[in-house]
Amino acid sequence: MIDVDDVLESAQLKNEKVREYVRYWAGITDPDSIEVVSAADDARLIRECLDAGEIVPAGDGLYYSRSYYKDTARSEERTIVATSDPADKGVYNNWRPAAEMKEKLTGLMRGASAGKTMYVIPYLMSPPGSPLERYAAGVQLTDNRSVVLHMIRMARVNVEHINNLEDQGSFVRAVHVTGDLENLGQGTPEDERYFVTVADERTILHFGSAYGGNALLGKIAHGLRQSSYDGWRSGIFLGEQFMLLGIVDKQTGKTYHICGGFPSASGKTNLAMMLAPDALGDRYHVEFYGDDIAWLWVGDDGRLYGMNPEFGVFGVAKDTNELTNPTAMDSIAPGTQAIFTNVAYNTKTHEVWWEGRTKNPPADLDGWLDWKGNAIADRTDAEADEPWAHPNSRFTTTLANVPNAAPDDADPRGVPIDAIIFGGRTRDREPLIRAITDVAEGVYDGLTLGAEATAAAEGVEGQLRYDPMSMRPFMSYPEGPYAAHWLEVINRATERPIFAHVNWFQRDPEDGHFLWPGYRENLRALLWLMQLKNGEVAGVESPVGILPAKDELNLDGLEIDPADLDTLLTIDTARWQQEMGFRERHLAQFPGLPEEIWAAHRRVSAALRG
Ligand code: GTP
Ligand code: SPV
Ligand code: MN
Repeated sequence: MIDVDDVLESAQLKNEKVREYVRYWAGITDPDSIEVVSAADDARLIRECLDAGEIVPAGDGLYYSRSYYKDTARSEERTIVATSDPADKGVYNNWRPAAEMKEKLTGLMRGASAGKTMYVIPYLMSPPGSPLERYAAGVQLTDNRSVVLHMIRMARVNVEHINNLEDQGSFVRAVHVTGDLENLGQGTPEDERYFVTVADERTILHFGSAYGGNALLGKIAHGLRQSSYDGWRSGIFLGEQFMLLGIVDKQTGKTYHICGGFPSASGKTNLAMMLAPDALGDRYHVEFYGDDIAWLWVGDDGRLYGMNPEFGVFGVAKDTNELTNPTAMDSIAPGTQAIFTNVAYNTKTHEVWWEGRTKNPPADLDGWLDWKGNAIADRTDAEADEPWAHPNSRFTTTLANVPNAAPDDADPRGVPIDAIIFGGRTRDREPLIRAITDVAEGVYDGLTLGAEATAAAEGVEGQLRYDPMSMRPFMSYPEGPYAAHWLEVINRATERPIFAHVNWFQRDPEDGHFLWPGYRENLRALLWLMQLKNGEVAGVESPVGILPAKDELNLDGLEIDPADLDTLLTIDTARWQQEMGFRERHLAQFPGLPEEIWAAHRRVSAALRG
């Protein structure tokens, strides 16, 4: 028997409520030992993981890990939000009764950490001193050392964060048990994985994965599902899958802050990390605040504020290279202590590679293993075209490694938000950008966000699906109240952000090429939005918002086919009219949707009819 109290005492873990929680779950999962970790333990834990072969070196101060081949992305159908109130059931939150789920997970976790160490990870999902700090503290328990390394990069990890809580019990209880990955029936009717957020008890119970948002519980489960529930129940804030960036205009000295939601694997990390295009770099500089989560609230001055609760980046590797995203490449350079997961790995040179890292894969196949660990050189003809890296392979690095990190990114006051944007992968219909000045129409636009499914979520790639505010996989309460809470928070602000819908992914129907070059060039659309907000340009009114007039978009140094630009800046009315029918059915699923949202829908419909 482990003397739990002895371990916690010598680790300076003073919070009696946390001790009680650790004792309780250790009694269930039955680990061989318990260890409290803080960020300062990183170097030692890295060594231990290397010694045990849980990670391998990938260059100087870089590491490589491979997850089980059936454990490479979030699993939406295994993800559940549980509470004790059936009224919390929504369309997307996969609601189940709390009592049933706690019993189920307790059963699955019982004895499941035998022979392993249980790591106790006290963390904070906010900069210390934030007005939302009381919603940010958590303690993850995990029986997986590699998960600890990832948590240290993605969240602020230190026992201090939970020792001095004003209310000692107000931390999120986040229990992660890996399970026997090779025998969980992933994707079959006998699937044993359960990823449950018991939102009204602020308890997260995840069983059966060691990957990403399934296993790093500070990020998606606490930072999004729990936080959006807390934001709603408290009435105080919004927790959203949003990136957050700043645009510094060096000429005027002004900084603009823009946040916004794009569904998973649709460009948040790339947008927040972008460098200004060369031709605009003398005047503008983009500052990175966050790439995946923003918490939003209204400050005492009546402005909307936002902050990134995370400490690191869990970024998609595919297509990341010096041209598309040089800042991301810098953030995973030698010495950054970054960890790559499920990319291709060379056992001899310790290099890593993924699709789009270079135009062609390395010519010399010697030593190269694909993401499953199979030698590329041994591939049969039939296997030759399979990707080397998993399409959802990722890199994990801290914000401090991001070269364009904003100097005030840890300011507990957050930053005032000038604009909220929505965007998804849509191959037609959605123009480059359309601005929306009315709050209800902006919220309506977020609720009708659609995107093609991507590799980050299991689903059919390329198929369009609605993803309200990019929160569909993270929704914790019903969509009607969600919309009402959004309207209430934004309308509480006396100085309101402008909204916009953007699309970097429109394609030519004939040859499939992207009409817009994307990446760094996306800044051009955002600059126009800020000029519109400032009254410096007027734009062109359309039934679905204000579009840039062709001469208003700053295209200095950009070569673009004029026909493509025309398509990017026009509305296909017939396609939009068809879309309105789909939207009507989409919105009709949500009971209690505020009348303002329906009114916005009717206004847009009427405008499209002319
Ligand atoms: P999550 O971490 O899953 O939430 O994804 P994300 O929204 O942060 O997406 P990310 O920025 O990682 O981009 C996902 C994929 O889209 C990557 O393969 C990018 O290279 C690609 N991508 C990002 N921005 C653009 C763009 O402007 N144009 C094009 N064509 N591709 C892009
Ligand atoms: C996403 O899928 O949107 C992610 C990755 O950010 S994960 O943390 O695995 O959810
Ligand atoms: Mn995400």
